[in-house]
Amino acid sequence: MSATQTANHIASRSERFKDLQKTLVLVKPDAVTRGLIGNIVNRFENRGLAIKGMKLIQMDDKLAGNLYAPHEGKPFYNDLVSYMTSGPIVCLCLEGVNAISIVRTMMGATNPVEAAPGTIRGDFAQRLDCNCVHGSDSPESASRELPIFFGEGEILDYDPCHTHSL
Ligand code: RTP
Ligand code: MG
Repeated sequence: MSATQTANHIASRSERFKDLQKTLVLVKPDAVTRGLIGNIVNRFENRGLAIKGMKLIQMDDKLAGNLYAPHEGKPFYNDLVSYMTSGPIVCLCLEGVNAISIVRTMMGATNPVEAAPGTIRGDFAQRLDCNCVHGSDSPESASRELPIFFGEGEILDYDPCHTHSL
C-alpha cells in the first residue's frame, strides 16, 4: 500500500468510527437468576459490540440510588432499588459505532408488554418491574453511569478484529 493509500485508508476508517461510543449495560437480577446471562451477552456480541468491561456484582442501596438518581422521588423508585439490589447483576461496558442507540433498540420498550418480538425485553420479559436489562439512554447518561460501575483500569482498550469490517 502506498503512503497516499495508507493515509486515505486511515482517514476513511476514522470517519467510519467517528460515532464510536461506550455505553453501560446491566443484566438485571431477574435475568441473572433465570440463567440468561450468556443469552443476553451473546446478542450484543453477535451485533458486533465489543465488550470493554464486564463483571458480576451485587449492588447495595447506595450504588442503586446513584444509578437511578434521576428517578428519585418517582412512585416506582423504592421498588426499583429493592429489585435492583435483590441479587447479582452483570455490568458491561459495550463499545461500538452508535452503541447507545443500538443497545436501546435491542433492549426494546421499557414495558415488556410493548416490547417488539426480537428485542431482549420482547423475547424474555413480561413485567415492567422485571425487564431483564438496563442500558444508558443518552451519551450524557453513559458518561454519568459508566464510572459508577467501572473504576480505573477496569475498562480495557483493545481493537476487536471484526470491527474492521463493520
Ligand atoms: P433502564 O433505566 O432500567 O434501562 O430502563 P428504561 O430506561 O427503559 O426505563 P426508565 O424510565 O429509566 O425506568 C427505569 C426502570 O424503572 C422501572 N419503571 N417502572 N412503574 C412504572 O411506571 C415504571 N417506570 C419505570 C422499570 O423497571 C424501568 O426499567
Ligand atoms: Mg433508564
